[in-house]
Amino acid sequence: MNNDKRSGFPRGFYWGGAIAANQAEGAYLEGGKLPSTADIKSQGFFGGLRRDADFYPTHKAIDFYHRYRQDLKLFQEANFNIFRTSINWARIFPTGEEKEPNENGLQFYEDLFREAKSDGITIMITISHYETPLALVDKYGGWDNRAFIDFYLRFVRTIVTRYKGLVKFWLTFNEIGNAAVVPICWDAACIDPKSDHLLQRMYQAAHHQFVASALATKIIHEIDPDAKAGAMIAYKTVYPYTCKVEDVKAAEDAKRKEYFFSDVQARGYYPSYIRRYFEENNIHVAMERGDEEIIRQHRVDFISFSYYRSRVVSAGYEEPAEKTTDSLEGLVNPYLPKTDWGWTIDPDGLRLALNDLYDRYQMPLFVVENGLGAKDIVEKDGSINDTYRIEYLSAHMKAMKEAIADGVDLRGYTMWGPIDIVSNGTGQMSKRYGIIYVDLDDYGKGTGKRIKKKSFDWYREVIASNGENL
Ligand code: BGP
Repeated sequence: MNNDKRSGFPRGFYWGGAIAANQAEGAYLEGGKLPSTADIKSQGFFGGLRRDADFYPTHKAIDFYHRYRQDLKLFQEANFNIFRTSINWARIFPTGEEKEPNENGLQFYEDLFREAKSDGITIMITISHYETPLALVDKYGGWDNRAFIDFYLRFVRTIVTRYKGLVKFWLTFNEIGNAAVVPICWDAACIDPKSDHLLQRMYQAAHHQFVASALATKIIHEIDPDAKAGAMIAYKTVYPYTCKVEDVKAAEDAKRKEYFFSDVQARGYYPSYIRRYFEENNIHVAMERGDEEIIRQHRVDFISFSYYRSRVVSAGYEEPAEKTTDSLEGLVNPYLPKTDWGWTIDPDGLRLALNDLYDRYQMPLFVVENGLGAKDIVEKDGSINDTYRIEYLSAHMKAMKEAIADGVDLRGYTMWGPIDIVSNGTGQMSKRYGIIYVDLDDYGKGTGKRIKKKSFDWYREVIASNGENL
């Protein structure tokens, strides 16, 4: 690999940041757009859709829709050479079922991508990032309904054709594995966590997303051979609670359930361990003739993943009946510090993740989300001294550097939320990830002004030195 001798990172490494349309754009009914599921999602992971709430943070978000030019300039100033965002499906097909796409929505993203390009920033797009046109969900339910595949593919064909040459990397589904994780199945596959025989619905939805992802990969390869298609999974490094064999086995099982999603997309088939799991849990995934061939033929070009934390698994651990965001993580790891939201901070876990993924697939890897959700304080002089964020990011970058030295083919890093956006899990603005502060509170009040945090200058220097000065 052509690594930079001084920094240890490959030459041409991609450095930048990632956001999602629904957490940043706002303007939720502008330019012909109709509501998406994200627009009426109650705050917090567990509420599902609510039509009666009087405040939905995504309706205004940080108004990226109107302010993206200024925000891209800030990214350029921070030396970003890549920016990941998503295309809000309901801007392009407001109900999901129109025969023709909404030109206004298409133009919005074209302007955004051209602006980024002129700023020297490569675009990576998540095709589906936790939002779906609401009308589709009202009419067809969730992704366990096969009808979604065709609607999605029409969307994909439209955007890949229109943005040929403007988008370099396409990710087919954000954190696809969360289609089978309670309660994130709502965001990932529009499956109500309160459904009967939930596992059946979730894995059926996942199957349809695999077929859709494979066919999207085909479309991307056919329409724009210079572009690359990637899988995007949520990765949490798994540790056994003790060295009791039962715990180690439970940890291995948990790992495989996560790997299932990248296994299918990278290797092109359903692994035998999942077939056994299906049998033992009375899950019958309906496949049409040809599905397996489609999945086999159109594998992704690279694997991307989000990494925030690791988790601990034990054979005796029982899932709490009433889940909270924190309990999603399972058992507490007494050896690791935690964020204000109870997420473990574990940079070495990222090195392990990179090595495991590379050993398993021998494919280029991309860290497309990582960062620290924290409460920031604006000092009297207007400065924001987020040294804790610098420490977090720096430690994870050092872990990436070690993994590269281990031989991992890591191509890039997009920190999560380089500009503060609405938190997906909590709906809060006060859970901030950015190197750029946005003056808005949890109720959408504030000026929306952008302020560079201390971490801004630090990250700019990291990128300028291609990771030498961490
Ligand atoms: C990932 C999602 C993002 C993002 C991030 C941080 O799972 O892909 O959309 O929000 O988590 O989570 P949160 O916003 O809940 O802090």
